[in-house]
Amino acid sequence: MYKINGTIAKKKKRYAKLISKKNKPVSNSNGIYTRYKYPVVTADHTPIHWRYDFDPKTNPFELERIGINGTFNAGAMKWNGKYLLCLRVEGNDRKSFFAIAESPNGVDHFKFWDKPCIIPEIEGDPDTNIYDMRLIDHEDGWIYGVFCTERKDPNAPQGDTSSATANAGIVRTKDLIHWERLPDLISSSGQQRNVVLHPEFVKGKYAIYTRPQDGFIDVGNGGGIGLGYIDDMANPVVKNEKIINNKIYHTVYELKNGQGPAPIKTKKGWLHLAHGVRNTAAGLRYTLYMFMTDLNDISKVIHQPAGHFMAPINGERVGDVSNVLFSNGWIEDDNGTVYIYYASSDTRMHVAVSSIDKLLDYVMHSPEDKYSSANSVQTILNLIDKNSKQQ
Ligand code: M1P
Repeated sequence: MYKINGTIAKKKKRYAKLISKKNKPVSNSNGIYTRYKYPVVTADHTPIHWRYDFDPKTNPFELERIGINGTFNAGAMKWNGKYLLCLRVEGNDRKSFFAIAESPNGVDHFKFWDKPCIIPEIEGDPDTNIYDMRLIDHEDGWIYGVFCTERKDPNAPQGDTSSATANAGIVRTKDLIHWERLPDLISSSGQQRNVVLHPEFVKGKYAIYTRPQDGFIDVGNGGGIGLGYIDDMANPVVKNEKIINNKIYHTVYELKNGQGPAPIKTKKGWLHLAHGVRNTAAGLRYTLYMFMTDLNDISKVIHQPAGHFMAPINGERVGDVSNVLFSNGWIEDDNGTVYIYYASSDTRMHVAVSSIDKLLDYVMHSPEDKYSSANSVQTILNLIDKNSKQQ
């Protein structure tokens, strides 16, 4: 006879404690945003009934049957008064899928819905891996989910078992439960990742942020955040795609960059959160940066502070892909609070809290990059000089 050791009962207890744990703001803030002490969603937050077979006949040792490796890169939206994250959940089998977790307050008590999202596949061309969904509440009345779909590269030479292709998959829903799959993005500029729909029509068309790339990892001659237009989401052909925010030598977005969540509309302009990537001796470093585009011409960047807005710190630096912060979801609340959801090192989700007023002040009044050490010193000297007149 096998001895039942109560592992599952203990797991359930620990899980209940975890999801009811209160989060705390971290006191050491730069004034622009406040980080929170605990990650908001981790692999341990995934429900026990997704991982354990509760039947003693088929699971006499109470073993975990399906392991979850990470929960990260979540789209976000407020829905029926709840703060929702549509997480990239990655199993031990390396496959990612989407699942929604909700919180009553945006900073803690995130609990997964009973089942992961069921994303329909395209007949004859199934996805191998899907990840990084942006949720966009579009003015056409649909909620769109735009995500990366990855498939084995059909042109990979024999024996090459890792070359892949990336494109944007598109789904839409009215209830976040039933998802309608639309055709994948049709763009003439190679592979695509970090594709995000603009929430409003522009001159009657759908506007879409893109990130063309020559290969699966390398953007090559492509790269930069692009903007293009689509007539009909049921036939998503991107037209007039042009780069609006380029990668630039010796910046935090030297190697590549990508739009984060859909931009937030403010009285002064559209606030954008993006990630920038540079190479280091320790590998790629992903940080978050911000910029603002013009209300009347969304292709025009009107403000962009120098450097990163957020970079990995402390435990955030370490994970499956270390030295990475990535964000594809934020929520603007009715009172102007902004919940910025970011993942650290492709492993777990965190929140940082700011406000529209603070983000506008940051984006509009922080110095811009002037592309040399001497110019950076001059920017500091200007501030010292200004401050000396305050005393
Ligand atoms: O591993 C870091 C990130 O790498 C990719 O982002 P990008 O296409 O900008 O390089 C994505 O796979 C993303 O999911 C991942 O977090």
